[in-house]
Amino acid sequence: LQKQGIKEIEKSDDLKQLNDIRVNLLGKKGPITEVLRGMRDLAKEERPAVGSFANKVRDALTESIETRKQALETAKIEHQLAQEKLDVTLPGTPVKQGTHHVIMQTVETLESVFLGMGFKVVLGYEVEEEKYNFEKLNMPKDHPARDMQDTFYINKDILMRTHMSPDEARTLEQHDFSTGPMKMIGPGRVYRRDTDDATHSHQFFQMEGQYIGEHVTMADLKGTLSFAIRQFFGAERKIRFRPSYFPFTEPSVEVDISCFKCNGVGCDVCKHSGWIEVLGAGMTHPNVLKAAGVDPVKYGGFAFGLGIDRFAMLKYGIDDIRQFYQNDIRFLSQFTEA
Ligand code: FA5
Repeated sequence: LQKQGIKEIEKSDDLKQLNDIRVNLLGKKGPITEVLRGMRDLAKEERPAVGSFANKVRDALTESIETRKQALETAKIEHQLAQEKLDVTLPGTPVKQGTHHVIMQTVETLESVFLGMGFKVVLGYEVEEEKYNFEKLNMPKDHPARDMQDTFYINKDILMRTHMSPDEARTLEQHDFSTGPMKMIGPGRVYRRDTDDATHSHQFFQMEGQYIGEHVTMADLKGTLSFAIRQFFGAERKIRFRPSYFPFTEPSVEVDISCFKCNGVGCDVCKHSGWIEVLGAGMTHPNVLKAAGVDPVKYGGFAFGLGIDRFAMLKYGIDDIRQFYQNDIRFLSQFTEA
């Protein structure tokens, strides 16, 4: 039995088969158990010899099973390791890289244009105090011009900024004119209760700019903005200054630029006119200077607020502003950075 058993054990080639053999040989119904159970029918003096023999056979089989089991387990692990071997020299799967959002790329391009003209970048607050968004910009409470920018209020004193002009009011208050004129730009996200359409969004991006010093004139305003627009779009873009109204500037203008991608084709961006309004500007109102503690007789200058989304639409020929905010990867991945 021992020889036969060991042969079977050594022949077994998987763990399940080995376990079946173990159950057959050593299990409750196996021959060894049977012999041990039959001992009670033997004469007393025969029992120790038979018992010790049966135990020896059992121990030999158990040891053989154990040895085979270890060999099979090792073989199994080795097989698994061979299967899972990693070839680090194989070419990898390329990882898709994102890019900056096209709006952010536009902000960066505009920033570099203005930094080149000596403006510095300031960053304000998306959740803004009502007094900086309106009051200090010559729009006291109940001023009808507040309706021009339909507002999301957090409470009566705090709101989602409707434009980037609060950054001017804040920077003006802090500027030390003994160090020279103040030249700032402030890019950021603004919020209005506007109805979304192809050229309007309830949240969009603006860049504010302001240049206050001694002897700053409307000619500086025109020169600075014309230069910036041509730097951004190329020399062929036509620019139109129209008289306008803003409470914080006097006189005020709006600037339209020609849409060469759409011109003549009648696409939505230009509403078939061939022009789109891209920014508001003007000579800073004396009341804004006074509210910031700046002497309006000695100092003056201009301010502007440009619509970054519209700049991006025109530059890249995008005919619906909503595409910027839908996060469609097929749209966004077209604008890889140079
Ligand atoms: C203003 O927000 C003024 N603060 C700009 C300004 C600053 C004037 C300093 C004078 C001095 P306006 O509401 O026109 O102005 O917005 C400025 C620009 O933001 C517009 O020319 C347009 O390009 C863009 N814009 C306005 N509303 C939206 C909108 N709902 N969606 C996308 N762009 C918009």
